[in-house]
Amino acid sequence: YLLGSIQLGGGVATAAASNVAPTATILFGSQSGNCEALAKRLDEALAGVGVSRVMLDMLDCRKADLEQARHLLVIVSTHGEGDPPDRARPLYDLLHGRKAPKLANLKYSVLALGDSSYERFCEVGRRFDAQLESLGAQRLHERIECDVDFQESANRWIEKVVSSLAAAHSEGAQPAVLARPSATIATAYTRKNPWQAPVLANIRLTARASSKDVRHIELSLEGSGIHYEPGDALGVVPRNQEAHVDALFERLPFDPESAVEIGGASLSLRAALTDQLDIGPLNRRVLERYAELTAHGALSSFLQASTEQQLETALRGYDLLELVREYPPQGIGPEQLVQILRPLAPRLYSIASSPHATPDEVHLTVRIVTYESRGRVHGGVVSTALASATDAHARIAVYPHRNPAFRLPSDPSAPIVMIGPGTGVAPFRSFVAEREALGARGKSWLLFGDRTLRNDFLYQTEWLDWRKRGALHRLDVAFSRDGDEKLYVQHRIREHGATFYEWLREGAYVYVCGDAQQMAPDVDAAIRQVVARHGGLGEEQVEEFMLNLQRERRYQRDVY
Ligand code: 2AM
Repeated sequence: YLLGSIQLGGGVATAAASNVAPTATILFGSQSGNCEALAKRLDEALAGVGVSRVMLDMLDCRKADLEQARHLLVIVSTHGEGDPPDRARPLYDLLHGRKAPKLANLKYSVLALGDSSYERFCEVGRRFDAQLESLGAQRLHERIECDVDFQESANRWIEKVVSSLAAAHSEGAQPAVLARPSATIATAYTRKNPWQAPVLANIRLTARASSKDVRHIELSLEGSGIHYEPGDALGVVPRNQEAHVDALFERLPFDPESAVEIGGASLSLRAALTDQLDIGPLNRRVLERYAELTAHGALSSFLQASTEQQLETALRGYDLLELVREYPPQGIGPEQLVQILRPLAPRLYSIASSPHATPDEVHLTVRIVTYESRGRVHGGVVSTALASATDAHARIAVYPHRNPAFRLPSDPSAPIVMIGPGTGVAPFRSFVAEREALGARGKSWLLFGDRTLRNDFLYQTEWLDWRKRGALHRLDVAFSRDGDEKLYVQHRIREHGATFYEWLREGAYVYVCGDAQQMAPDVDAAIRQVVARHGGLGEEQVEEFMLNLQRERRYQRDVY
């Protein structure tokens, strides 16, 4: 084997000879970086068995790359209501459009990442899978779908595709022994083995009169050896409140100590309902399975008769406790109940501190959500726990979560524009603090928005101090409920469109963090308008301009 490095559509390839298509094309569509990290693991595993391969970001993948590929290994995630990652959208559209390539000679397999608490679980992966098949390609291995806890299923898929490729394509090169993917070993603390972080501060950022309770929470990392970079997130391990679980057992006709099985491990029902399963507000899928197994006809007909919108309203605060009150779990045992419920998803918070400005600490900006429904107060599992972690002995179970798709420019003199309304401002506090701590000279511009200036200007004094000291060069705010008309960050972008475009021309990196449903698309539209107007570009040119920004990683979003 002659291993040489070739460059293909932005990806790095090692092929037996540079004019021969590599055996495998690893194609990833990543939003938060998980798919990219998995692609790298697959790349290493293939390297380990001597299979030539190329790794491609979907944004860099052209039609010809697909036509020339021999084995296509697709890793892609699904977001929100079934959306592909930003960087996967152009390829997704290409495959589904009239100019889609014919792929009769291609073999492929899909690894789909998703979150089963959403209706359209793994939708994007499923569509890639179906579309590749309908374009003539043949499956090398069945699609594997991963939930939020994706590592195990992803490893299984990596092992499958690597062993089939190794068997077929590296006879005599190296024995097809697959070392377990090793790239995950980087930090010792994970969701299953979290760091118990002491709480150093828990300060309310919004005024008493605010309609929102947003906290600044400081946790200690001292002695943990945890490292992070600005842009990373912190995972907080969820745990249902004991009182909530106790209340459930008053209603459930099951022994809390009955043994159940989750993911191959045996544990008590109480432990499962406390640490593993989501007992909060339920969704259609869970209710349908429950209705079916317990033969509650009334519940089934109610679900059938309701539109998604009606259901959303009806299910506000409708959790497992409400369900078993109204429809007792007849005909099922603990084992079935455990199978019906969704896994308790960890919560990821964008880190608001800089590792260089405040070493050994990590800061979070957390909105505490509580609401009343059916005579009970409901709150987010994690935010409720964080809200009450106020005394000196409080510990929060956390682990680092890399977010390589949201990073400061490596060039410290590159200008940055940060758009972060509400708690979306968190990573930008990290960015500005980090750049100041490192003496980076690039210009910075923050666009912040919230409800009112008086009550909701998160970190107001810090931004003003930074501006005075020259660490922040420009600050524009949009308070939506101070005037007669709603004023949002995108209005400021348009208002200062000429300047915004000027910064882009100077090579600025644009970051957007916060709400994915409304804010991020509105901001995207505003940026496109600004580019069209101030750059004098037509629709297609704007599209090209935005694609280039993304290719150069100068348009990064962390939206949820
Ligand atoms: P609103 O709640 O008054 O409508 C942080 O939550 C800020 O984001 C609030 O000021 C909120 O305004 C605002 N916001 C709501 N929808 C938005 C959108 N589509 N684009 C930008 N900001 C929005």
